Amino acid sequence: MKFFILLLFALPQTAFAHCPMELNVDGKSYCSEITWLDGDKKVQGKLEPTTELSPQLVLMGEIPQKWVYSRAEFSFWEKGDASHTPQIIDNLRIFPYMHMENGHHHSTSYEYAWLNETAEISAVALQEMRGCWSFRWTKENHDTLEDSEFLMNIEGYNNLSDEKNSEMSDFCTSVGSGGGHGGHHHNH
Ligand SMILES: [Cu+2]
Repeated sequence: MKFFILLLFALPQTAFAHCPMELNVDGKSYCSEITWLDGDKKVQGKLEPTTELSPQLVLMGEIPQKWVYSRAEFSFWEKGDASHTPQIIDNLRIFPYMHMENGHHHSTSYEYAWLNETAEISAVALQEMRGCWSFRWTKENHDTLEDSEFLMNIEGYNNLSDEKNSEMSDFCTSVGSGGGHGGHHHNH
């Protein structure tokens, strides 16, 4: 009697080619993926790591010593590249932006750097307001709505309940933080 061993080969990765976020930079299509990292706290004016996973919403009235500054890294690859070979996109900057219920919109302070083929944004105090935080990208040296493109809404705060998070993401949809793009998402 012969026994055959059936080997199950993984389907080629292309079957799973995905593109969590798509951005078109200088006529070229890239995909990007965010990885949230542990946030920082300010101790005597200096940022020090915490074990609290970003994103963290800085609640209204919270004393600054307790604020957790959010941190994340973004990786980029050429759209359709199943191996996700990391790409560094010259002069690309990602920044936090808020669209408010009253129609105002504004940025906030942050730090940004390219590190080992990923872009890291940190020191972002995502303060609770009647509005919705998002990330946008630009190649300009200023952070304005006009000269940037919507990347993603910031959702799923780790210091909020599921219920509160889902209220907030409904709110984001209604505020339409996608700017000129009507808040649509890329779910390809
Ligand atoms: Cu605001």
